[in-house]
Amino acid sequence: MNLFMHKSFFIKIALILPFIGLSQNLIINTTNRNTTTLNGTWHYIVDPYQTGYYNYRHQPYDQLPENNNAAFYNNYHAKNKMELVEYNFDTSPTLLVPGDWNSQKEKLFYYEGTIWYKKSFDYNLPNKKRLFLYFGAINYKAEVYLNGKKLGTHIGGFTPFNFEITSIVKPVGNYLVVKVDNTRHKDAVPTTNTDWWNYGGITRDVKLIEEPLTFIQDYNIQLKKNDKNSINGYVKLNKGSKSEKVIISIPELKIEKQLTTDKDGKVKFEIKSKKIKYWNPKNPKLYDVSIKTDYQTLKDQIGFRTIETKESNILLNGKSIFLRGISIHEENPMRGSRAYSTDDALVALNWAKELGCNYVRLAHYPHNEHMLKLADKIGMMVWEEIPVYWTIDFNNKNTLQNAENQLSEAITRDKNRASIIIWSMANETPPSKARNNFIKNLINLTKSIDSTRLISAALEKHNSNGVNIVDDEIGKYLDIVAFNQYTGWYGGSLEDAPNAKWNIKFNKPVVISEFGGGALQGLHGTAKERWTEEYQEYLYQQNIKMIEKIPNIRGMSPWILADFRSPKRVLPGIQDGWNRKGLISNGGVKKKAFFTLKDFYKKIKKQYN
Ligand code: GCB
Repeated sequence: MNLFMHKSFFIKIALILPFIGLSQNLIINTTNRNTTTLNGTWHYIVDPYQTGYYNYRHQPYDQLPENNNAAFYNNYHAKNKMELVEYNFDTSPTLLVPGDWNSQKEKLFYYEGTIWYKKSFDYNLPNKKRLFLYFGAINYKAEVYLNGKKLGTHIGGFTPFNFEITSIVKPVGNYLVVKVDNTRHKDAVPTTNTDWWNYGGITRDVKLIEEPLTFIQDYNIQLKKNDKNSINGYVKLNKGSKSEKVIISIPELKIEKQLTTDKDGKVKFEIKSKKIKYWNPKNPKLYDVSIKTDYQTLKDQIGFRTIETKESNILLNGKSIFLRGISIHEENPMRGSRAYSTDDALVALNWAKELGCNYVRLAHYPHNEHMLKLADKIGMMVWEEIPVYWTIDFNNKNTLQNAENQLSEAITRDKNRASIIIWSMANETPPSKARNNFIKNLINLTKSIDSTRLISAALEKHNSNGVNIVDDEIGKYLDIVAFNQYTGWYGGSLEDAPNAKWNIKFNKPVVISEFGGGALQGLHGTAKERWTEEYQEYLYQQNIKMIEKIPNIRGMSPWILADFRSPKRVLPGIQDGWNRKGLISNGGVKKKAFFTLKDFYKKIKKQYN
């Protein structure tokens, strides 16, 4: 018997749900629903050979036909009801969920492969209610089984997914098993090569969501593009039918709009209002919004703002802004692990506030939802991105589908967050025909789901005859031309930086999505000595002088807020597995360059006020 089967079940033909299209069923705003957490301790089994998944002929147990005559070994298994007896979840150790396994057990620090997770729970589902199992994220591939039945597979480490379990759940002794596999693959998103830690595990919240038979699954409530006096969007009911009543109310604006669904249980709407107070970082106004049907009321807090570009300007609510940003990885550096809680989000965004930021680049994948909710609340504009990073397999259709699925899950989850102003498609991808098509596909998909935000990607520059050139073909399709540049770290002289020449072939706002250099906090020396705080400080001073002179410059997100773990960073005594480009050390101590940037942001804030 395989690991995901409860003792009383034998191999069945499993219904394997493909991961593609899961976003169609994604339930949004799970924090304000009737939920039961499954966070806490889960038993686990480390299974590097995937013994619980494959039989001795290396066929997946969950795909074995019961009566397949074609292969002897299948019959052999079916006839003899072969059982794998060499495992026991209940005597196995435990891991905390949410959380990565690498930071929880020393032996799992570098582990990449399969780990089985198991949780038992009881649940009394009342009559005429439905139950869903929701995962905030699992890195990277998840196979989910409940009471011996396969619920499905999900691919992609940073986006949520859910399964309906109404007909499977029982009052006592539910047996939930998840196979988590964080093996890196060339054709995956991201691919094998990244400059961050491949944390494995059930890294975000797990919950049960109880809903009425017909329930509000998804909605979009935002300002209409180019019209600051209209709130528009849609509400989508699950198992809804024609003529269901939906009421959207925003009491503070005296809005109470009654709507009626179409035959698919969906309704679009537009509400006019001249009294809206607009969300911005200084005054992050959120409105209490409620969506009512005959069966439930769902609440949210939503901000309204416009974001657009006009020639070289980025306009927030019609006013030109400068993005005073910083890049952030989803890591709590002091714990040396994935960030997963509101407290973790607070640590990062408070540091960003202290730095004088009005904007953060959440690199290099969609961060957890706590981050976006907090950004909405405290007033921080956000660049959200998907892990289309470096050398993705751009010729591979499955890779594109995978990226599209992650993108659509991210937008589906976050489209009501006022803080998000930019969807980013990719980071430092090498231009080619295949890559351009890949990214164009992503842009089209983004626009089809949400046309209200700006689209960008972190591009690269190249140098010709002493001139820095940005002419990436994909720039034509972006609202903001963003690029990474590492003058003074990966080449280029810091002394000459302020006099650098630029040729950026687009009349659009320019954002430096990355610059920076490494420093070990506490290591001091001259500004010429790499790894010292003084070198990093000088690098910031010179880069800032250079960036200020770049035509159309409208923002930046230096690399990076805090030191982060990366297996690529092996220099002993200095890096020891950490990328040291943080302005704050993994001990939480600010380096000198933090204050250089802070001073610059103080100055630029005055200019744009
Ligand atoms: C980059 C990447 C980022 C790296 C950084 C570095 O350009 O976008 O993921 O961590 O450089 O430190 O080299």
